[in-house]
Amino acid sequence: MKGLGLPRRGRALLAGGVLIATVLTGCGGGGPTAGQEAASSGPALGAVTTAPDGVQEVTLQTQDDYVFTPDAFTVAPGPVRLTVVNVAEQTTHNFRFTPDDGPAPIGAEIPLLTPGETRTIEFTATATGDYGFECSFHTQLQQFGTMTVSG
Ligand SMILES: [Cu+2]
Repeated sequence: MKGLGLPRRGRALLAGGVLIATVLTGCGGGGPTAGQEAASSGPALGAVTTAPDGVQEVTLQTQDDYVFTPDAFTVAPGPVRLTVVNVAEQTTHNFRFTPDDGPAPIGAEIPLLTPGETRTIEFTATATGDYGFECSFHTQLQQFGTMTVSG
């Protein structure tokens, strides 16, 4: 019989249209994989993490406003690696554990931290309790903080 070719041809065109639509959708879907590097600036200030060598690590910041950010953190007994970042534009600070405060003396200190400078000290905290720390230049301005050893 004649005329059977027409419906077939219609289907083929339809199938072709679906295929094109699928390809276009596939092209649009592969997009946003770039721009994921912005958020990688290390752990948050004051967050205590444990380094691969087992030492607890914590970072504090100080600015032109005579405060430590944060001014309190807690570690477990054991070795600690403490970093202080001075993001001030004009104020020099320092860091020491307040003499005769806390359950045991910790002698590690940062005697001078100029604007823009970052320094790291290591010490071992054994006795549990609260250890006051300070910037000895600015105790008049209440630049104090507390490290708690607990665990
Ligand atoms: Cu200071």
